[in-house]
Amino acid sequence: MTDAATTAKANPNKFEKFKAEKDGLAVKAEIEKFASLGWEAMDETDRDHRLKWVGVFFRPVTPGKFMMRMRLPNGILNSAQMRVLAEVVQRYGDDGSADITTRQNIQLRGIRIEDLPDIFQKFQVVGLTSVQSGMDNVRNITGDAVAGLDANELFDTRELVQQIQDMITNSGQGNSEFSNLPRKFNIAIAGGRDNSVHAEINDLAFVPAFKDISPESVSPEKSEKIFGFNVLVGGFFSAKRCDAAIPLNAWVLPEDVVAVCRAILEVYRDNGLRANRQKSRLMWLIDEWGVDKFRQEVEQRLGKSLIAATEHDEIDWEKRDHIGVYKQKQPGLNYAGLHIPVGRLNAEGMFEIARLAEVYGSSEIRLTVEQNIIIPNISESGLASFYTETILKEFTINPNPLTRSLVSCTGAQFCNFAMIETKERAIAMMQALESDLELTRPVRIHWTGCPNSCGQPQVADIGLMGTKARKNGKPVEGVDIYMGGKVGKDASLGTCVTKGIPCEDLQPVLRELLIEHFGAKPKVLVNS
Ligand code: SRM
Ligand code: SF4
Repeated sequence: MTDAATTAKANPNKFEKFKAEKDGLAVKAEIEKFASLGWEAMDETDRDHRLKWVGVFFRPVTPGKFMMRMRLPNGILNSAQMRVLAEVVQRYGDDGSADITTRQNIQLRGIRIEDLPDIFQKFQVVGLTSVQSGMDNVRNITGDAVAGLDANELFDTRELVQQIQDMITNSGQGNSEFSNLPRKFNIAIAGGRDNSVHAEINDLAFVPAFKDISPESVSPEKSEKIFGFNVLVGGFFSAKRCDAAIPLNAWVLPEDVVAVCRAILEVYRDNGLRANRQKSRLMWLIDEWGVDKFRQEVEQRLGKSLIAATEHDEIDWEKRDHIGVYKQKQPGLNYAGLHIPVGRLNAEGMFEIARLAEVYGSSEIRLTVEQNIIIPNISESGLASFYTETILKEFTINPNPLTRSLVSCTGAQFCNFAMIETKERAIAMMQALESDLELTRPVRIHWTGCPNSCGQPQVADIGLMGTKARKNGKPVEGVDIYMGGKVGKDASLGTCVTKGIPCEDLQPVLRELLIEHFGAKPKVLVNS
């Protein structure tokens, strides 16, 4: 244990205290009891915090109507699973909706506590789990959105992501080995050349890298290029600090990835700083120890030496957004990327997506970290009829350039941390700008309701972070503007360029930025 970890044990904060009193996962056995008690009579710590260990979030903004966060490894589900999710939100009428998240995942809204036993039973039947998706657990594990479809991929991430999730969650049943981390923990695996997962903003990320191996028995001319991953650690965003992940100086074979994840999680669990929750993410431990000591500790847990990283990784493409129809590596098959405005779905839309995947594809549905959907395995002959589907008017394969790349966190509608409303405002502003400006290329605009940065403003061309601003001496909703986020090859984080713009004054400011930095031109209005 670190000195800080020992101090934390002696003076635990409120979160460490309640975790020590009762492990979050214990609520799994109490769901029937909570359902009959009702949310108002429940123990507050169970309701507001421990339920997150089974993915159920109390929403102070809509008390009694809970949010449920799933786990969808690599962002993949099937039509039957999507229908179950749609049925869950359908029963709540106007209160029921769903969001695709920035971690290739789905959150459901409007959930009533009395329905949880039935919902969990339905999940079990179709192989869905929401376990350990909130609080001090590993979040949904992201992988390449077109894994197994992309002719240029280097590694199909699907199985590995599933194996890591199974290790961490005991195959979705819950695993108390990893249910009390010092803080949340994000893992991503990139399998293609475009870093589709934003590896740099994860606590632990694996990026493709070939290593020249010249075994002693083989002469140098016969050296082979072996596929593996360079390991990055410590990337995270928080209100206090944002950092891109740094190299661990380790290269691992695919078959060692699960063991390396386990070793790193064990080191973090047992040594991570727990006294101050603002300083508990993995990077703070790496700061305290230095990356060399952290690496040694990982080796010790792993029981073997790590191989040094390669100098270069294989991330050498611009990031793709997958919106549109693209050929798969399987001859005669295509995948279609549908744009879901700010990731918001209702039951009807979810049923429609399930139907499209079944009728035209192989029942498979994928999610992207840009909060959109991919339907794979559409045959050449099915495309013509696919294009005529009415739902494609709403979830288009050819959106306008600003809405196309728009990402937004939940914001004030459901999130009590929010300083501004995000999703509706974001869509309205993009549409207004699109009607006013001619854009020759997509511009990635990310909205986030507060400095927690769930909407990842630091990876955007233009990032907008909710804040308090002042206008005419009065407090109003406002944003800090970030610029310069670079994704894909040579990814780097954007920085804050302007603070405290009132939301009501934002549109002309964005207009100027789009003209000045992104080649937008005012539309010429023709008089009739
Ligand atoms: Fe987040 C907390 C929503 C991705 C950083 N995040 C929250 C809570 C749970 C706060 C709350 O209780 O209300 C939000 C739930 C609101 C709601 O009702 O939806 C919330 N975060 C989201 C989602 C849904 C945003 C979205 O619209 O897509 C994303 C869910 C991902 C998932 O499926 O698991 C989401 N959150 C992120 C990301 C982006 C990422 O992972 O790439 C980040 C920044 C990256 C990171 O974590 O390093 C992020 N969320 C946070 C933080 C700041 C963490 C910190 O170390 O301080 C908080 C606050 C906290 O944990 O104390 C937070
Ligand atoms: Fe809520 Fe803030 Fe995260 Fe948006 S960024 S979902 S407002 S915590």
